[in-house]
Amino acid sequence: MSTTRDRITQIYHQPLPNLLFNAQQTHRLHHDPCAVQLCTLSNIKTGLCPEDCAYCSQSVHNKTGLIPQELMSAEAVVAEAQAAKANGSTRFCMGAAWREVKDNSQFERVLEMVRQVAALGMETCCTLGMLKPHQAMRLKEAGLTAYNHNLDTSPAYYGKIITTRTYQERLDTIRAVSAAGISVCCGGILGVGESVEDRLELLEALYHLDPVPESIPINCLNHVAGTPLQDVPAVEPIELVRMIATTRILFPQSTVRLSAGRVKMSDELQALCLLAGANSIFTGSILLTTPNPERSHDEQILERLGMIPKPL
Ligand code: SAM
Ligand code: DTB
Ligand code: SF4
Repeated sequence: MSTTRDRITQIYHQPLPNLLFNAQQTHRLHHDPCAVQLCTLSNIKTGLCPEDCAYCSQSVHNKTGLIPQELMSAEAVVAEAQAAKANGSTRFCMGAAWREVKDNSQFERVLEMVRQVAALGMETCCTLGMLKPHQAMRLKEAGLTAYNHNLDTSPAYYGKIITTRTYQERLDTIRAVSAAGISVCCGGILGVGESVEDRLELLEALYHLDPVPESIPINCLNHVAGTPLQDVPAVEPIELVRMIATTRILFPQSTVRLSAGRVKMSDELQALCLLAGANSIFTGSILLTTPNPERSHDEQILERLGMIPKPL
């Protein structure tokens, strides 16, 4: 009898023409192959994060020279969301460099941001670190659509990248998010020194979430000087395409987001990823702290491919 792991391995390693064909067939059953969801990120609280994620510019453990910034005002964040909406984004994601949410006035301010962004008629997402069940419920009441909390890599490799929290703690937050009726955005990061096997074990861990994530961001490392991973080699392009196609086949209904790392990808590689089943990108020249292609460039790629921003 074949295990999930065997199935994932078989999907990933089949000849690329067959893998792409299968991914496209799956994609077309559930999604418009010509539409890409545009999302915008806002870094609502920057830097001084107590976690030690080896890839991150915002960890206090990494000497990256990032200038920290306290939690933004709700007004300033809502203004960014309005601009994002005007530029075609249908999803707005607010990220805070916190280890976990605390029950204080800062959380109240985030809840106010969520209420106001939701009132704009956008999908509203937050990524604030670990959450307790009652905090997830308050975010749901405020109108939150989705919560981003990545498993990042395989259970086995996780400890090489982050030592200040466990895989199980990630799973506990994801459970609290689902239990509150919020949709889960959970994916990973490639190019942090992991093997292809680790990537497939990440997919297996995502597959065992119940429910499976509605949104799966696939990030490629944006190298940050001063982090332990600053010199790790870039992800091999065809391996990225295989990873996206395998994700699409395993999660037919989910939105697969080609997230960080696009700034170093050729237009052709991004096109292949979109053909392999990715159906969302982040737009705007900065993600949270690292560079991203200019919006005008993304518009031009979509135009050349005959693709359109996905309406809500
Ligand atoms: N602090 C939050 C948390 O605990 O989940 C979330 C914010 S963090 C920026 C969200 C995800 O972005 C990480 O899980 C990782 O996959 C990705 N990420 C962070 N830094 C990155 C980098 N330099 N390059 C690519 N992806 C990165
Ligand atoms: C995710 O998986 N990718 C986005 C979103 N979730 C928050 C963030 C990418 C951040 C890249 C690093 C930075 O810009 O600091
Ligand atoms: Fe903190 Fe998130 Fe960066 Fe990790 S990825 S150091 S939790 S901001």
